[in-house]
Amino acid sequence: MATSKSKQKFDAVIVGAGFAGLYQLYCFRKIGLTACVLEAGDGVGGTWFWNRYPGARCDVESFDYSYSFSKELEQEWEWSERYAPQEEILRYINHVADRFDLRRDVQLNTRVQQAIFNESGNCWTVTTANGEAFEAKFCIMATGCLSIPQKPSIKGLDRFKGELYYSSSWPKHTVQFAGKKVGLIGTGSSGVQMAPIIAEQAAHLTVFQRTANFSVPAQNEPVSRELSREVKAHYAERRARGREAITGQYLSANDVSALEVSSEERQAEFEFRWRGAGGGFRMLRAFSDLLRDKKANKYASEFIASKIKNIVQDPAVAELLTPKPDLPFGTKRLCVDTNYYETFNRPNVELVDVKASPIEEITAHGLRTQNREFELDMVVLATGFDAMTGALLQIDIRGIGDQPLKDKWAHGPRTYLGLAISGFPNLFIITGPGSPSVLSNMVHSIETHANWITDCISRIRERGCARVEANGSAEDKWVDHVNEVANRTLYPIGNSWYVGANIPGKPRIFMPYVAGVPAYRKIIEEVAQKDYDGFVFS
Ligand code: FAD
Ligand code: N01
Repeated sequence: MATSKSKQKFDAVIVGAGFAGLYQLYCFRKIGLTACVLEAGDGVGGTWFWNRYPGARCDVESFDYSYSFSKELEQEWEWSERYAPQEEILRYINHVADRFDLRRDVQLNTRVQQAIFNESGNCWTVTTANGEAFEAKFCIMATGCLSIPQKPSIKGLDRFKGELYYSSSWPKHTVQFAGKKVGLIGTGSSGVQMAPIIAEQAAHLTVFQRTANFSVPAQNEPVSRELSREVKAHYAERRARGREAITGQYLSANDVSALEVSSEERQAEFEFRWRGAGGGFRMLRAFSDLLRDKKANKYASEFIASKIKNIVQDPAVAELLTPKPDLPFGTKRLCVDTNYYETFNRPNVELVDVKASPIEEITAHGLRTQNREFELDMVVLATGFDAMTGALLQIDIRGIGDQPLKDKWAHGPRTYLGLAISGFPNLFIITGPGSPSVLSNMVHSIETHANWITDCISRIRERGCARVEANGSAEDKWVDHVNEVANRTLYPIGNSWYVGANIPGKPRIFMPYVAGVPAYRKIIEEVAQKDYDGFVFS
């Protein structure tokens, strides 16, 4: 692509070259739109480009966590493990970029700083940190829900003389842990995946835990030739089952309430999901009401607490690893691990409670909590992301009347269907707040959104219109509906990134839409069938 400083013109600018941006580009080409993808990183892959930490892998099975748009791609790609490692997912995305000749419209090393809607021209001017400007009728934010690292403001981080790494921007070179004293801060999904691997290699690992979260075994395993053949022979049926499942992946959900069965039956069901093939998120589907009823939820919490107690030899460590009652099971994203709890039985691993004794500062040679000093060669931060809104608000997006998105969202994100924002015409978000997004198999939701956006733009062109914009009252109703559905569940209770609780000062709003993938898809399909009900074409 040209890199001159003059304003480059396209039908559409897509920001981000992860699963979403690349597929959106593919869709636009199909309908004859000219489009360019602007990506901050020096490679494609998004999440899987940045999060290269040891142990990184998906927690949705690879056969589902993959594009469905090409039957040939489905047949030719071989997944090596039930939950593929980061390196393999990144290889897959790069393969897709090459196979569908997408790279020629992707500009790397390009961070978008501003997007301004030009009301008279009905187009967006997108400017980058390199000083380039792009003009396009449509702007698609494929910027990711978990792409802006949360770098905590711990005193002294810049003074540490050892090695310091963030899980969310892990270097490309191999990091050597052997012989080193490593401190790991953060026990969300990233920390939980990393700890067992670091512990195997390092001289000593200290895990600094502020909040214990629930983790369940992935029961990961190699994909046998037979399994691969079997899946590929029936891929269409597998995808169809996934589409009808609440999270966009089939997990044999049990429709029965946890309150309606005997304690033996309950135990057997939980046990089956803990040990059974695939493990992981199947636990969330053990009973129909785990995320709706506090008593049902408590049964799941108690089951996991009993597992921790059985696995972890030191009762005090087991107790510390056990989530407290103010965190209902599953309300913070469930971690899916391989040998996480077992790691704390190793003689070279220590768990430190930094809720009881908070981290005060990183020193030149380690870390100091309120009551102890730790000497460390390496500090690893797995401290999460400014989720769902972070990447959008980092860009200075201005709509009608020069209104900044950050003003419109000052009290939390407001969207219509998680796809569009009133006052911001011709701008679409992929897996935005107010859609199933991070509660679903994201690749499935990405395809759903990119297809819907493509159809909507085709309709605009058929009608010869210059603009499409979400109607303010449709947006208000949608926001109310999203909140109302969330409030029927236990989700808003947990102090999770789903509600922005990990970012100081972020408005507390439960951001994803919890009614599930099939219900959501029905709504957006109906909107389209009713000639884009809730949108104004002009
Ligand atoms: P991303 O992959 O985040 O890509 C967005 C891209 O936009 C990034 O490359 C970023 O650099 C770029 N970008 C952002 N802002 C700008 C800007 N201003 N200018 C230019 N470029 C910009 N989901 C699942 O469903 N299953 C899983 O198993 C799963 N595992 C995960 C594991 C990890 C470690 C993480 C962090 C997330 C995981 N997720 C998972 C969520 C994951 O983010 C999505 O599945 C998916 O990869 C998102 O794709 P995306 O293209 O929407 O966003
Ligand atoms: O981030 P997190 P993550 N001092 O926000 C702690 C996806 N993902 O990168 O809970 C001490 O979950 C913080 O403590 P607390 C997945 O959607 C998927 O792990 O705020 N601790 C918490 O323990 C996931 O949910 C996979 O008290 C501090 C941790 O850091 C999402 O990405 C793998 C601190 C952050 O946990 C984010 O996961 C990885 C401080 N100052 C990621 N600041 C799969 O398995 C923060 N913490 C597929």
